[in-house]
Amino acid sequence: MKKIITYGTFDLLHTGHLNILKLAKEYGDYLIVAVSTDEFNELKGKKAYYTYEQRRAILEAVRYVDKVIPEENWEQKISDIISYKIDVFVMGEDWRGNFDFLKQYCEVVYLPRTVGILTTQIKKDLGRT
Ligand code: C2G
Repeated sequence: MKKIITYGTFDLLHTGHLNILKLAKEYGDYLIVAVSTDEFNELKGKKAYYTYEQRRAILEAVRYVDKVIPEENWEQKISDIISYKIDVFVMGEDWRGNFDFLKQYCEVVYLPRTVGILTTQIKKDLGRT
């Protein structure tokens, strides 16, 4: 079984998120999504509208997703890849180069982002910052 992992906040789940999850799944058979906890989001300087539990529940309902785990820090990726026996690490193009150090553990793939949709823009459009 070929296993893929990806990481993110995935707040206000939108078609940009769905597209990357769909594309990521095409690299194997089993997709794990590590979703940022509320505490880690603070470290990332992000304030999600939905709590970690809500974002986790929504992701677990997405047909491409096989397992959701918490992303609690920047350092957990290597141990995640080893403990879950990951074959492919996938991130959006905006992260290109940031995770090349993982190439010694698994394949690293950066996928094109979906243009024109962004959680921060959705919040602005709805009058929430
Ligand atoms: N994404 C996308 N297209 C968009 C918006 C997001 O392809 N229009 C992708 C991002 O490139 C990322 C994933 O969806 O791969 C999740 O995006 P975010 O929730 O913004 O995640 P981010 O804050 O980038 O957190 O350790 C990695 C971090 O947790 C990534």
